[in-house]
Amino acid sequence: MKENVFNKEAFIEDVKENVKNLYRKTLDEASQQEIFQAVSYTVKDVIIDDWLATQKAFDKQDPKMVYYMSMEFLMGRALGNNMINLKMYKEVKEALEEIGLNLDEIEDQEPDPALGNGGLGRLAACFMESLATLGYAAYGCGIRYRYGMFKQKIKDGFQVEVPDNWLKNGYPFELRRPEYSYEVKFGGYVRAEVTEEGKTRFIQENYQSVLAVPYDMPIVGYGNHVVDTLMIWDAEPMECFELDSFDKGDYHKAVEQENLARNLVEVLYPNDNHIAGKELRLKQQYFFVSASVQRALARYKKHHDDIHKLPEKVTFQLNDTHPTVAVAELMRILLDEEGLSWDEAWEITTKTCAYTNHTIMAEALEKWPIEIFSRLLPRIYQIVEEINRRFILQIQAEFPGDNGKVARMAIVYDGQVKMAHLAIAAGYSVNGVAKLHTEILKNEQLHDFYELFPQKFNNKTNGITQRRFLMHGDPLLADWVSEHIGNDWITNLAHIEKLAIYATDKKAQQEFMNIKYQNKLRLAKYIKEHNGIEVDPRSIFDVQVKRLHEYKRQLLNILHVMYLYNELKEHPDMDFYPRTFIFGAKAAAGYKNAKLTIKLINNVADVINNDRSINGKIKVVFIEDYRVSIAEWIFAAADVSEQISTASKEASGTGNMKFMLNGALTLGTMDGANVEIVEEVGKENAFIFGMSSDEVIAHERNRDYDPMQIFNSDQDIRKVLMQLINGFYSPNDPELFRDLYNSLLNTQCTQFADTYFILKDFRSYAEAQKRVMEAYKDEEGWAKSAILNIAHAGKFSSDRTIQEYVDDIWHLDKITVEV
Ligand code: B1H
Repeated sequence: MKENVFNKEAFIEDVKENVKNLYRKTLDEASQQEIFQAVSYTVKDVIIDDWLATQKAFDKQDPKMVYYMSMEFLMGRALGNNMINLKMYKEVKEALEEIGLNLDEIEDQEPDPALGNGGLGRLAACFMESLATLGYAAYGCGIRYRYGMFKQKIKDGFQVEVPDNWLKNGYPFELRRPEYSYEVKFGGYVRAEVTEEGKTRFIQENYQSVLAVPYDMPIVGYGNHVVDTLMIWDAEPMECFELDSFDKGDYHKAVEQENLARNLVEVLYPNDNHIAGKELRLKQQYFFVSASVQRALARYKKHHDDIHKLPEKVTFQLNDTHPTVAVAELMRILLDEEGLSWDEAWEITTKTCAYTNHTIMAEALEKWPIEIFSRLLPRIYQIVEEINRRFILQIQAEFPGDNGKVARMAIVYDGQVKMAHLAIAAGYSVNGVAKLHTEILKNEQLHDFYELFPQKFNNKTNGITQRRFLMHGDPLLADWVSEHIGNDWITNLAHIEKLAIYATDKKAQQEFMNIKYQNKLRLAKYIKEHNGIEVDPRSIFDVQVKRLHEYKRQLLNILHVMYLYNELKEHPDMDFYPRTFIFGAKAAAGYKNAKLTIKLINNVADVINNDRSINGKIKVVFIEDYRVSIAEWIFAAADVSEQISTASKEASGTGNMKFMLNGALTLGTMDGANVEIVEEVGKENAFIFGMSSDEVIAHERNRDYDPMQIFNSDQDIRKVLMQLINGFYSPNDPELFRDLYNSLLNTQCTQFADTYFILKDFRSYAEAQKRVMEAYKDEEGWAKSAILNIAHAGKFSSDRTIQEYVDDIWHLDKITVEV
């Protein structure tokens, strides 16, 4: 395979040419944004050739391909990563420097494409990158939201949501493909018609429709010329306005269709681990699923004529239940358009669709009222009812007389369509995202289904891409790793294991600590510029960055900070190592306690950061607008990785892996993938605390946990909780944090108080935090543990995860691309 030979002069000429053609300017006249655009188009030119070659390879080699269906793709910036994967990053950086341009600044002009909420969307992005790097044929299927995840501003300590107009300047890495547009129909009614051959056909009539127009984005594999495609769908009205050609009724309909198209893809629902249940959301789901299934089938039919063999060439992976209507949409096309019998269609569908579960949180379980579902998708609803009818017969045959099973497992029940049940009944694979999570699914949440279909269940522990989260985010550390063990880790992270021998090497320890220090300086500078807070890069950087959710327990973290501060005030000479507590989190716009927790963190920060009596021993920083781009810098600078969810609640977590790969030590509960992190690195190189998932589940079952007992008996905890309601952190409005106090103690506010066992785990957490401090004082010991964390992060590459999906679920063929 030929390497991309990089020609500096030609590259710069190209950039100049682009600035001229796009803006009629010379380089000196161009703004940074314009230069970013010009550089991006130059990089895109390189990508296009590989993209074309990849499509040719698809056509010739006819590999089986995966369509990864997801409401979310949290891609983050593309320019830097594309250049890394084209193996031209350092060369471009140099070339630009020679003409006085700074690549970091140019990269900083790119908006973060934030078409996702958090872990689930970022996982989809890592998966696409690994698929291309491993040389598999893959399409990501999603929505081109006009507005992605909102931008977060902090005003007076409160979160304010600002629209994310990411397409404002035009996005250079997308390609509109109107030739692959499809119609998607909503509403109306279904008419049955008997054909000449005596078959019944179902026809949807009096519907509204929109035109789905795909935009393709290239997904560049690392150094292999493979470029896969993310297709995200835009909605346009079917007909454009021609006023005089419409009679009154049509005019009205045209306006409706225009509105439908505009609203459909307007905005991403900003809820993580929580279903909004809005009609528009269901419309979004069917819209992108229908268009994607249509495009997949059209592509298949161009190369193959036997639709029965679809499962040999195509698989649909459903990223949680959000795209589950794909099951019924595929059935619809096979029945109504291909004219297959029910049994034939079901045979194909159940060999094509597979489902990943990402959460056990009850509020994230997707259920649609029959009323909405059947009105919006009348034909799809008919099909779901028939799937349900047959599924219930199967349950009754398998468990005769057990009506409880039917009640718990039916797809349509209690006036609702249960999407997970549909996905499991129709999918050939059901997987969880970490070992513990999959066990909980099998033994608790989905136990009935596991009994019926044990062969469908499997685990695929999540992973992350080392190209973005080490090479791009932490170039100093990446180079240092390569100097010691070579480059193999870039495409096979298992090789990073070789670093382990350096864990006890004094020189290596020093070098590592120095790199960490440089990264802390970089972040400290950012914090100074954005928050106006001075933080000491020699202090312990203790970081919790993730979506704000009660189960993730940012509240536990900040309550502990309040406790530490009380301790310091009472015992000014106590043994203490300076600590910077860094938070970053967006709260769903309607999530009251989450937003209040942000306000609490900011108020605590204000009080503590401005108390000169503690000599800056504690600093608290809330990073505004936490997102993929700043995340890369934060992981690189972290000493301590806070992964403190209530055991059993975090399905996997992926931030935990990014911290580990950057040499931070985990302070966490035995939850999600933390369990496997500890398995890899050893308990002695992490700080584990708190209840086990079994204990949590037992308390939930027995309803025997009473936080008031802890409040009554533990003075320190009581003091901290009282500070929530006595105005200590909010003198002008002492009642401000009452709801947080109530969530911990007042049974009238929630089903049971302290749902997430914050008080129960508090002492154990505080004790683990003490161990962190003691460990950090031993610099060599700390460096050793940190290096071992990096060395044992091999398992957590998304390359490994994807290879497991390929081996156990998808059975894809590798392709090779010649240029
Ligand atoms: C995860 C979600 C999620 N699980 C509903 N579930 C959403 C659910 O908009 N919605 O309706 C959005 C997101 N997100 C996360 O997935 C888990 O909490 C993490 O533990 C896991 O690491 C991640 C990837 O598997």
